[in-house]
Amino acid sequence: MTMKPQACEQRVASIIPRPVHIVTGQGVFHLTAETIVRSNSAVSKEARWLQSDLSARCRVAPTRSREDSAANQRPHISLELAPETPLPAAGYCLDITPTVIKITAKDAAGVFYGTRTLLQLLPTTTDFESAEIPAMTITDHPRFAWRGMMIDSARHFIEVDHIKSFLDWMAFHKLNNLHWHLSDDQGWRIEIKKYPKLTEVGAYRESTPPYGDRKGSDHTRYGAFYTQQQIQEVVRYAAERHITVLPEIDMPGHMAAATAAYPYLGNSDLPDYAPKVQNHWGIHPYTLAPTEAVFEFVDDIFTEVCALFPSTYIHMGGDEAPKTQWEASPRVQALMQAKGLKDGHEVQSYFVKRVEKILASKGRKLIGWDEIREGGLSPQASVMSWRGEAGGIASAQEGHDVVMCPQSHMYFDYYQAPAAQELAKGAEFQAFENFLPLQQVYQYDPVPAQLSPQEATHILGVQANLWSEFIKDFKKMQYQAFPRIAALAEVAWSPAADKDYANFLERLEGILAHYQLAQINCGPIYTPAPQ
Ligand code: TNX
Repeated sequence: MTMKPQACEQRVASIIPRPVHIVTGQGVFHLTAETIVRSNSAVSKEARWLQSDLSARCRVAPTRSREDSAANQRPHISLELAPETPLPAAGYCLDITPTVIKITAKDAAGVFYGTRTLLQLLPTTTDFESAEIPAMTITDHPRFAWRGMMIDSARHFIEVDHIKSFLDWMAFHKLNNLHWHLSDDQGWRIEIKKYPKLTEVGAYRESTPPYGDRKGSDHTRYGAFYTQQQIQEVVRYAAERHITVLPEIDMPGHMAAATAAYPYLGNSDLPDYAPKVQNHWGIHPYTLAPTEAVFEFVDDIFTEVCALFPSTYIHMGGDEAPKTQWEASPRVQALMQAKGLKDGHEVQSYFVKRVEKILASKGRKLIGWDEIREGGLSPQASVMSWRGEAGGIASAQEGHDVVMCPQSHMYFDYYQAPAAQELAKGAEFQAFENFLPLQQVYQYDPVPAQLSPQEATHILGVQANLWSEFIKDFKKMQYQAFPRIAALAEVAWSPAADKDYANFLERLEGILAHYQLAQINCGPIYTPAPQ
């Protein structure tokens, strides 16, 4: 099926995130079974991806050829690494003429992003034999180096195949950081060889709260975990798509599952101390104790975590750690006295600083939720600002690197249409009880106006968080993530000066067709009625 010129133009207008610069050209490139994908060896992987993505979409796959093939005289797609191009890191030039589609970049990531843009220019049918791709030249690069999504495997487990599919869609949107929340009060999900009970005990809870009931219990055992081999598989799959996987082991709070497995890690000198893997949501009191035995455990855990994840950063959580157990524990009180720690906040700060040393000894950098500022931020730490922007602003002003993910704009577990409207569709549409429509995601600017240009250099980028209390399966995960992921992509990648919601919505039409083709269970686009 060939596309009408009008439809071609529509496709040009449908790229998300919006590229920095597009110049339309003359004529069209005919993509057919005869089309060849060629590349130099440095980007042969990217060529392989493009070819396999194209073959999933075209009836007959284009073939791949070596650089020196005589067949290169035919219309072809060429991927080239050109280290001396003036393009910034991860930027690319996609030049489409009637005879050649050429993607050039300084690095392999840039070439990869060029191929992602090209895929968005394809017709949204599966079995076309020939497609007209309009001539144009796109020069593009990301605004931020950190373009992230957090997924939560602790509250509800996410199958490896579903994570892989999610990674594909992150790549489609040019996102490059998967923050993987692997432990929480409701489950420990990563195999740790030295501490087998973490998964034997900590990966299972007695019951799953049914939708609609935050405290409910249906008395069935719920649980699962990732073997180290599965983790490696995910990390490898992500890396091939230029995505870094950032592991999070949340501490010292959100530790009910680990303390249920090994009570000595907690404040076990308290009377009637009996931690359990939790079966309802919210904040629980089971913190790790700041003892030497615990720091030894933390060191061991991160030894195995670092062997699995090559990321520069390791996330230690640090959020919502209640001080109640520390204040009640005679052992922690004695420790505080010995170390001169005045209150629970100083214990939290002491804990974070110890973890930072452990991570530094393994050549890694610490990142944590903005509560790691409590009682004084450790010297080299980076901060994820989720309770609004204040923690991020203060951290950047003090010279710390920051990823912005304020709940006001970046919490994809919230409703995207009014709750009453969603719940009318059925109890399974329940989401976390706040409201975050698409437009609000789109309007976010990760660089707060309060920051000077120098301070703003500490804003590494932006991330959306998809907590899974109310996300029981992959269909619901898609529902919460799409189409807000498209708005996130544009916030993270495109120039702030080009922001235009109406224009974004027009381009989103074309992207929705891609979602539909892949049978993505896309959430609603809610537009508030004019007052
Ligand atoms: C707060 S954001 C949490 C999570 C919850 C989330 C629900 C953060 C660091 N902690 O434990 O899942 O709210 O939106």
